[in-house]
Amino acid sequence: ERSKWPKETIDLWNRLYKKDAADIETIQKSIVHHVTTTLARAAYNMDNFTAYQAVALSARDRLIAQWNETQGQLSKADPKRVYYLSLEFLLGRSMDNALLNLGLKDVYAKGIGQLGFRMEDVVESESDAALGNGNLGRLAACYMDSLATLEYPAWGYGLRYNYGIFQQRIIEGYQAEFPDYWLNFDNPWELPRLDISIPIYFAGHVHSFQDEYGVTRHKWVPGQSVQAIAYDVPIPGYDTENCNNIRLWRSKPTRVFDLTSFNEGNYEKSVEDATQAEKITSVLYPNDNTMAGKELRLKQQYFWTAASLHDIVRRFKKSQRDWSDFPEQVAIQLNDTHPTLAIVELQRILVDEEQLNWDDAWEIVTRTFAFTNHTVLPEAMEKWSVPMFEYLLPRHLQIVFDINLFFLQKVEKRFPNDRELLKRMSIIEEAQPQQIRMAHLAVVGSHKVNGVAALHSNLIRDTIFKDFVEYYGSDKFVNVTNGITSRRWLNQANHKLSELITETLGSDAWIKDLDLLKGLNKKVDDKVFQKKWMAIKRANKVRLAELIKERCGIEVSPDALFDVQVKRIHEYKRQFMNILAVIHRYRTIKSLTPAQKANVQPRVVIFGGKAAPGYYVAKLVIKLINSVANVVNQDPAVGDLLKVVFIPDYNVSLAEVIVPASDISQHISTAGTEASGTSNMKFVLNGGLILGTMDGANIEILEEIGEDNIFIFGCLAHEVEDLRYAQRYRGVPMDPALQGVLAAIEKGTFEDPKIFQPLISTLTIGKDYYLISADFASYLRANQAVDAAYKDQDEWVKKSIRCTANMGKFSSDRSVKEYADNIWHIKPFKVVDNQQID
Ligand code: CR1
Repeated sequence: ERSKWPKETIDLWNRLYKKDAADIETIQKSIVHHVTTTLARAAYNMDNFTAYQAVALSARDRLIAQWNETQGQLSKADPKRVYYLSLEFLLGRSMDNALLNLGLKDVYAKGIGQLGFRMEDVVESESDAALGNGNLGRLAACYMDSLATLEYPAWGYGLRYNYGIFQQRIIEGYQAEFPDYWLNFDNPWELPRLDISIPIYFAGHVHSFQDEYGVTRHKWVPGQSVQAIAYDVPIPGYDTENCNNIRLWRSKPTRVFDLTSFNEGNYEKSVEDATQAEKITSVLYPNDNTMAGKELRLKQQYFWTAASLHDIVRRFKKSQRDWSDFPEQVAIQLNDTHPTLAIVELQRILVDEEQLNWDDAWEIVTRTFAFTNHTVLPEAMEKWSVPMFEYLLPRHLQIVFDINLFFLQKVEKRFPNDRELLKRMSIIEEAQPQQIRMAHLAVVGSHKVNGVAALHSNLIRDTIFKDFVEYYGSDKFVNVTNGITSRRWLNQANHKLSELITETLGSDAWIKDLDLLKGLNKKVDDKVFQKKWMAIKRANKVRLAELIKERCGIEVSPDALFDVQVKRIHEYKRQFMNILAVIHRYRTIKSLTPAQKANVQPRVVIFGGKAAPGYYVAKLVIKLINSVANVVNQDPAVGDLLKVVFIPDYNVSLAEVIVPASDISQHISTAGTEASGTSNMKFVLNGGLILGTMDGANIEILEEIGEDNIFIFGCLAHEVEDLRYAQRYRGVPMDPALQGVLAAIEKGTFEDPKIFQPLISTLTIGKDYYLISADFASYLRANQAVDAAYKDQDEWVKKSIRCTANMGKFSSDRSVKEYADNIWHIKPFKVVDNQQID
């Protein structure tokens, strides 16, 4: 029972922590307190980083207070919650976002201003929490922001990696990977919950026996154990009292010290166990859209899902409800197949530990889980070898086989005598050794399966899950188009534009209701507004030019067209095609007379992104970009007409500078390969136009902003197979412009051509899987169209405004509402003022 505080105490609490009561003095008191005691610094020994830490700790105090209120009130009311299981949360920096969401940025800025610090410098002192590879992890972060803002009772569950995505440096043009020491200084945005420690087991064997009713039961007798320790990351909503939680698990040894080994004189071996245990959460796998198949990765997945389910089940049990109520109280979203083991683990808990019968348990399981698929790329499909799985999770393997058996029996009943069908749908792939297909398990164990953009959802229905659609019916397969949070990606990252929008619309309500941006359509022809709009874009470009100068030593003119492609480096994303077209542009410029040159639209082509450390061809693309940059940027015949820049170590906080500064950004994947993309949404929301293919969310962006405000080229998804077939078997020749470009590389224009041979050979006729040759001509034409459009600045600014004005659909608030209404069936729960609690 919660004891009620006297009114005076509540008043004091409110003065200290309530947002609208925050005044400069209280804030300075708390900053000075943290500098002096928590950080043990003398007043004269305070630098930007200390200031950052102190502001962070002070803001964190407030977050904890809000967080406690939210969790307390939620425990009492016990509404249905959603649990978002994601192996990646790419949060980036927290301070600016937290202060803006709390509505306290101005008063904090004034508070530290009087102490002699500038907010911009203090904000810059924070390092990124980079616990993700790319979009999948950033999407999870955006969804957490929307869930809190919309006041949904939601928890995220993930892993607390000691090392997030590696730091990228460019050495002699090549990517080099370095560890990301993000926890070197304490992380003020997490609360270690050392009291929450959950044992997680591996290996061992299964003991089968008859229970008192003669029913055969199974008990897992594990051979190893580790502990999962909880670290909570509070996620404040924007303009609300609600503060949600992401719980990240860290692995710790159950027993640090093996006394037997020690007594035998083997000190090293006596601590070996401990090292093994800590390894589980030590590093994020740096693969985006690829699957490594490593045992440690499987261990991570089980460790995380088992700890999370333990927590979820414990919370459910507090309410003393019947198990059949579980799906009324709990929705679990599987962010890709990574957490699919949770399905098996819940079935094991219900059958082996809670003694439910198989069918009742399975009914509960399938009503609880829903699954988001994020890719159709075959190399990303998770499969686990049966022998490895059996060694680590012997009881889970039995359960997987039983789930598969009962499922295939039902399929067989519906579609008798179709052995090929059973083989295709089976959760077990008959290979040497057998493999567990996690995507099939996720579909079978979930009540809803969704893709992340309309085209992608259609594709999964027609390809990888076709048989399942036939068996379950199409209702189970839905679309939820991805979204982004306008709080970070406009209000925070482009604050000047955000202020202009608020001033123009007469209110800041658009920050929570992005459709209100439509009001800007009225301003498209307003000259004064246009001028302000372009002035902000220009200031953002100046800021990026400074960053480029500082990080790459390259001087670029903010008057040139800024053309950006920043994302993970992957063959399907076709950065290779982009740099090939840059070479074409370079060669064209070199062939012009001075008079002709005067008509060329100057362009700065900006790249950024990490390649998976083992992805050889992708790493060569980075090398080629840098080699081209070296030659082009120093060629006096080119001057400012073309500059090429590769910005190292692309991450969330760099994106916050790059996105607001782009004129055009490229989203040029081979049609049908990019499930959605979300940076496309960020660029357009910030008034940047896009050059793209009819792929992923580009298609829906086009529908919203209109075809005059986007540059589209290339083949369509349904043409891809025929084109591949044609080049393989009908001897379609290579695009002539492309031939010219390859000849230039092979001639040694950009360093020793031998270096690039493995890359160029991916374009050999019949092997050009991503159809660079087929799309090249239309890509070059689209680039010309961009140049021509940019020259007409009067029209360009209108396009830019229309872009922002019509992006309402791509708010992650809309996505999250769709999940809540159609998949999770949860309702908002508003945290009330603590004085209203009785
Ligand atoms: C997709 O490639 C999509 C994100 C988030 C990625 C990208 O197009 O925007 O998911 N897929 O939905 C992925 O990481 C493992 O698959």
